[in-house]
Amino acid sequence: MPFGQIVIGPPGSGKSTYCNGVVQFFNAIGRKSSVINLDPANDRLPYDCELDIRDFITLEEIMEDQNLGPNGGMMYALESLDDSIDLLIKKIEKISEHSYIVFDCPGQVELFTHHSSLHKIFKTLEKKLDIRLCVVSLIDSFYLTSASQYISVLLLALRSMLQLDLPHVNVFSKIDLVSNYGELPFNLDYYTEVQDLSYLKPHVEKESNSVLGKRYSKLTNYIAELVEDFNLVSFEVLAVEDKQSMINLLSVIDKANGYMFGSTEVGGDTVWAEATRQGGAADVDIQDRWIENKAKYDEEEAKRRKEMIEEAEKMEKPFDVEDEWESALKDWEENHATIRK
Ligand SMILES: Nc1nc2c(ncn2[C@@H]2O[C@H](COP(=O)(O)OP(=O)(O)OP(=O)(O)O)[C@@H](O)[C@H]2O)c(=O)[nH]1
Ligand SMILES: [Mg+2]
Repeated sequence: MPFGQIVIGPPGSGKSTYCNGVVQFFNAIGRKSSVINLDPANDRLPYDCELDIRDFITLEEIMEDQNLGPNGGMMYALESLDDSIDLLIKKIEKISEHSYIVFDCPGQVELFTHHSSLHKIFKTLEKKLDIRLCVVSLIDSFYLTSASQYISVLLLALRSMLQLDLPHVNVFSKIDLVSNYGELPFNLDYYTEVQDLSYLKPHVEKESNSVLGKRYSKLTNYIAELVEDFNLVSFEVLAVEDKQSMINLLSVIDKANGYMFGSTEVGGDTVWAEATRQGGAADVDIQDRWIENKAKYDEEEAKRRKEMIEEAEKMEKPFDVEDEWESALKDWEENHATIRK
């Protein structure tokens, strides 16, 4: 049975960087994986791409042929892809026979909130290939800095969860940058767990002081109540360069799409699969890691890396990313075992 993840998020939220990191991680644990680029505008891919939508259609061509701008062009491109979906599915089917699939998607949020092409494509894939998919929705941590923007982001997450109708893992990306943005009124867990949004009210009101602003803050507060009523939205955090945060996130994703419980026919990653089956995600204190003691953790990390490089030099062998992953996985397992006891 094939498995995969669909990586979505607003422009610049870190999707392609994450896809590249994920494939590196999967290589390190021995899972065969492939990235499929579904963004017709994405002409600079940081990863080796197994299948590229740009082989079928490119945004530049569509804009020229149809006389459309970049946004209209993107809609048109995905609608026309819808017509050639059988060919695309055939290609994906071939890849999924031997490989876990990561879909890198375009950043236009409307494609996931009120446009049905991508939704239809994924549903057809599920039906025809019996592939187990999970959406990984990345949102830049910068949005944590404003209460009203944070609530908008919650609504966006809820909207795409309801529209795409697939298991979702919402993620605040670039969490390594959040401490640079100044002090937040609440701990990070408050923002990731999405509980009791009424605490945000005074902050929303402070952000909008004009007459219209007062109405805006009322609307924002209603939206917060609505999101809370659904009780569906919560977040993980990710700093793509921090291997522990990647490992934690991937253990959550493996659970969400069922990979952890399903077959490992396409896998080759039995050690990892067994560790996650037994333990689930580690319980990391994100406030401590990314805000309160960030400098200390970063220093430790840098020191460990330096030691690994020196060790490799001593043994006269090149130091590569696989060594780094191997060491990070060992740490994670040790940490994990302590948590499980
Ligand atoms: N500090 C930091 N920067 C990141 C992280 N992830 C991505 N970035 C940076 O964010 C920028 C945008 O990343 P991309 O991966 O191109 O984002 P994207 O979502 O694919 O962007 P579009 O395809 O244009 O929608 C790049 O400069 C990345 O290096 C992260 O975890 N931490
Ligand atoms: Mg991209």
